[in-house]
Amino acid sequence: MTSRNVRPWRLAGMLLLLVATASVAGTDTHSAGRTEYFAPKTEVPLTIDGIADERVWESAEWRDIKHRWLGPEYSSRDFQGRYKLAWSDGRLYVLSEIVDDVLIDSHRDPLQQYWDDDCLEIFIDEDRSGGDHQFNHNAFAYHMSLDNQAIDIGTDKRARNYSHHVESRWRQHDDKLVWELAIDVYSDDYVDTSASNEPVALVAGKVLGFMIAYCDNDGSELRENFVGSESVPEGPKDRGWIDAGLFGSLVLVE
Ligand SMILES: [Ca+2]
Ligand SMILES: [Ca+2]
Ligand SMILES: [Ca+2]
Ligand SMILES: [Ca+2]
Repeated sequence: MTSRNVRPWRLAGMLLLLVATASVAGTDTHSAGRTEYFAPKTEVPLTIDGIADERVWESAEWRDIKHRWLGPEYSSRDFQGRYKLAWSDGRLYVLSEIVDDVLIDSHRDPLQQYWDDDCLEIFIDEDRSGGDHQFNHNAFAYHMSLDNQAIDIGTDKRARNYSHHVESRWRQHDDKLVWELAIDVYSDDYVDTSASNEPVALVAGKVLGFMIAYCDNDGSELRENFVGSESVPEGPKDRGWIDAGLFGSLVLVE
């Protein structure tokens, strides 16, 4: 087709399409190469006990926690991790299997240097907007300590305890920890000082931003490794606590 044959209204339509495509590309704040996870639904609530004997865990897919964000090379005895996801109308469920040769919680105060103890870090961006979430609730980064507390930074820029958002239990099975969690998902209008925040309802087709990581310390002053489920193609690799653009896509399916 030559340009002479293109009618003006078609040209206008093509231009509009170009503009729309450019603006969609321009507003995607996510890094390239994000993963996509299709989480199955459970009609029965799960028992959060570190035992993965519920039926939905059979149908959910394992994904590895394998991208080394901080620290030197490590052996498979030092750390190995993988995870599965599922959901119900009310909550998001996470199952994680962790190999870690030394379990350590040297800061008894949950609000002090919580990222330098062994901890499972769960990143959730309710509307998969991407973008900055350091001192706001555009996304949450729950640092799950070995005593099952969930810590993140509040809008006052201070560490805060969000354990009331997350039910968490882990248990040792041979050489592995099986860590099971149920999470209430909150949107970006969450107010730290309010007692009336309501979690969002989860429905099939909803897409969230999600990522998981493990901070491994085996006796050092600072964590030795930080290993996550998403690649970090450019920039500081440990910036998931600031940048929700690193999170993968979590799609809720029936
Ligand atoms: Ca269970
Ligand atoms: Ca270790
Ligand atoms: Ca968001
Ligand atoms: Ca450790």
